[in-house]
Amino acid sequence: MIRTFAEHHIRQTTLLDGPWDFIRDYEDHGLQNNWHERFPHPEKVLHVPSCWNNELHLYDYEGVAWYRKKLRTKDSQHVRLIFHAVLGHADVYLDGQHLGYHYGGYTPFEFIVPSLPAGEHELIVRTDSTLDKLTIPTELVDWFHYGGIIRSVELQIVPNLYLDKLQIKYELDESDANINVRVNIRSLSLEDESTPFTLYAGDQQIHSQNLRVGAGQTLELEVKLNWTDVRLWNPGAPELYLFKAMLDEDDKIERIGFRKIETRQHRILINGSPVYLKGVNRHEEHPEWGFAFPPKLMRKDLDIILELGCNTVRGSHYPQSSYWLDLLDENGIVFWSEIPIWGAMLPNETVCEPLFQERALTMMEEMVNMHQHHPSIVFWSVHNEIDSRTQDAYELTKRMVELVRQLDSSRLVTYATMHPLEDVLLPLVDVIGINKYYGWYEGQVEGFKGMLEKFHERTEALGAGDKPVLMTEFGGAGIFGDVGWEPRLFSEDYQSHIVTEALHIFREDPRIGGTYIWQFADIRGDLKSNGSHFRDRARSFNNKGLVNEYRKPKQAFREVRRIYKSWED
Ligand code: ADA
Repeated sequence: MIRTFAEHHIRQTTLLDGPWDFIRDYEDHGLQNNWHERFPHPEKVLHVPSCWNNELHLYDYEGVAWYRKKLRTKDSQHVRLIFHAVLGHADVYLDGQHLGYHYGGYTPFEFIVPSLPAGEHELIVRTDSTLDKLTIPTELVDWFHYGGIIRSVELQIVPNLYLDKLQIKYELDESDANINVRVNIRSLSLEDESTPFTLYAGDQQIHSQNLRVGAGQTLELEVKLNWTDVRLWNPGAPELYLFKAMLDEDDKIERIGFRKIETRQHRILINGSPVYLKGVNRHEEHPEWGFAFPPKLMRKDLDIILELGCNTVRGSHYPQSSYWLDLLDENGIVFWSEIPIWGAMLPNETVCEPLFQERALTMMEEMVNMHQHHPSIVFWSVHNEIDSRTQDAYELTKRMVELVRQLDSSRLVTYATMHPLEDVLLPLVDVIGINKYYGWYEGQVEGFKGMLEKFHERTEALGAGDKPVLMTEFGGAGIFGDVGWEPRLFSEDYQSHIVTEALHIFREDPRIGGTYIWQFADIRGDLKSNGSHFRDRARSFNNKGLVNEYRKPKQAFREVRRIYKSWED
């Protein structure tokens, strides 16, 4: 399941999920698409979506792998193939023809194949999960990055005239909305064709006209609507609206929520009311599923996060599934969405590399396009913990922030810093996120107080003093089940001590607008036996979860639940 609601009632859509032939290509034979000669027998059959690193004997494999699936189509039909997420590099072939290449990991890409003849077809995907100095994330990263086709592959049959894009933007004045609906209708026909076009809000028809689209052209249409008394999407009290665009033989449904996001006096305001954010960092990862996180478990993550008393989640450190965002929309939870630039060990030279920059900008654009309609998303974050003390970081961040504002001016732009006292990027963004680990990597938990004092002085001096500051990461490791009489390093007791003390310090500081504990659940780490990094990660896991990797609560979970539930929003 890709979404919690149907995106089409008329358009024929099929998921190509299920068994695919799979083979590793240890020697990396490049892009030659001669599967039959090189791999007469597939290594195994793999269920898609999944990560191959969750299979026996593939635990550590990083590199090239090929996937193959046979599919049948009836008649000659226009086919739209959507890959909802493939990790790393992906090359797609249909019947031996290279359809295209995508680099990324957590955002969709698609191909249109006009007039595909009836019969059996062979779909082949070459993926490469290798990380290097210019991939995003780069080769040094504190999570296991996995490989594979991690989200659904969808096959749609589209008619001669089909809805290529339905975008809804609005401006809100109290509960009055000026709505701008943009629609792209694409023709795959060899002749000019006409179609009725109708727009619905829920079941109600709100616009209708006839259109003529030139052969092979894309028609861009704009519909402006003025609505009064819209029901607002609020944290904890969400209201959602379905918009449906219809042509003679096609349709497309999107869902939005109306809310206004602002900042004032160190607070995030939603619809004019300040919200104190109580959150956790969530990796979309599970020991049996890797990043191919199934919807059933997303619902359980949501229940646990609600049980904890959270009103917000940070999607560390990459764009998370649409299904997850749908659940947050439906439950009125605020979300922070970011791309996987994980910078704690990123050399400054990397941020200047044109390929790295191009990938960063493309990922940002793809993330905004993919998730633009989710009312739960309040923050677009451009990176995490890069060396934010340098002019090079400033230049890259400026470009990224400008791009995001150009694509979407309705949300707040931010990033997370690990150098709050020397950071030069603070004036560029709307909200400042601080990652610090007093009580774990540095000093005692009380160290937060002195750091925050200095930080506030610094932001005043930089003219950024009224911006909301969110504590986007803090915490410590606690091995599940390791409890005792005293708080020792790596015990549940000590983890609980750090987190609860830190929460009290932050809540007493009026300039802090919210907290995101590192982290929701334990995650598999990228510990390499031959490397010198992350060697403090017992079990090869990052053990700073409030719940373990199977979502069993630790002591810190129970303590945080008590605190979060006692705090007003
Ligand atoms: C950083 C980083 C996280 C994680 C954390 C830790 O702040 O952003 O991804 O690595 O540290 O556990 O050390």
